[in-house]
Amino acid sequence: THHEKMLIVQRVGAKQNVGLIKLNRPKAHNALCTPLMKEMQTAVKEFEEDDKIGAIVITGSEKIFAAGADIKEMVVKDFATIYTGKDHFLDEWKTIAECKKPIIAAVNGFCLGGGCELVMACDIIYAGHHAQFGQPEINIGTVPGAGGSQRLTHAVGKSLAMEMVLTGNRIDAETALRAGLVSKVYPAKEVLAKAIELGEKIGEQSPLIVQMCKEAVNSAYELTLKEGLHFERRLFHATFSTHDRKEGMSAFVEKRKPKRSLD
Ligand code: CO8
Repeated sequence: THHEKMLIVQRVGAKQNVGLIKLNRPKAHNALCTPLMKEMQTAVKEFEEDDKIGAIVITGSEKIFAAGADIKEMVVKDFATIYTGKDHFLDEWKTIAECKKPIIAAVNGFCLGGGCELVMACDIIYAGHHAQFGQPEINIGTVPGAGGSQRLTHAVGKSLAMEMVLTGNRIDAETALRAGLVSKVYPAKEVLAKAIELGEKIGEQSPLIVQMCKEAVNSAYELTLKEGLHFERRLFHATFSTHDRKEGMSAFVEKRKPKRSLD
């Protein structure tokens, strides 16, 4: 195929240890068509398998993150095809949620539908002042299909999630911050740099322990409190079998910096 590349994929940060994925389909407001999501899947997997990469940052442009799934691609689909999974529609989406390394989303402008669902499958969301989040699927006769009704409700609570999903009303960055959907808000020009800085900071940590932390926090969404506490305790125990735990604690006691390595 001869389609243009829809992503810009780079290594960034002083130590080149952050994988950057930039959505680059400006003519369609970065609509997340299948070729774009296939590129995304490849990029995420490559960074995930690369020992030099400590974290991944996904961003759009300074004007727009993404206007959702590609409506022009979906308009012709029928129930039987997508229900049976014959055309593998949406198969690429799980790569992001299943990635073992932390993924930070840096969001400017519209972040709608599948765009909002994509960033909610990431681990941390930073927003620019003019970011707008929404699940407008109802306006085109459908419902969120990539986690919007579930992850949004977990993040912002039932009342705001219902309001957004039932009306398509968007929320701005400040509201998203107050509701807990994003963790920081910055001027549009700074949000990507801040996200990369955060990625670099995570990249300084033990990759093994980072993966355990991510797994532990994510289990809070899947398990009962009792099971979650049990799982966390077991992970804690497991760190005692690692070099990085021993080195981390020894370095503290000896008042020096830890030398980290993969176990
Ligand atoms: N899909 C395809 N093309 C799009 C999309 C989209 N989601 N959004 C915008 N475009 C295209 C427009 O068709 C237009 O193309 P053209 O120039 O060829 O006519 C171009 O991008 C510019 O768009 P507008 O002229 O509309 O730009 P405006 O600045 O006037 O408006 C908006 C910007 C408000 C973002 C507007 O474009 C809009 O409302 N877009 C649709 C938003 C939407 O409904 N998103 C939800 C989509 S459904 C979804 O995401 C379900 C997810 C299901 C699971 C995931 C599946 C993969």
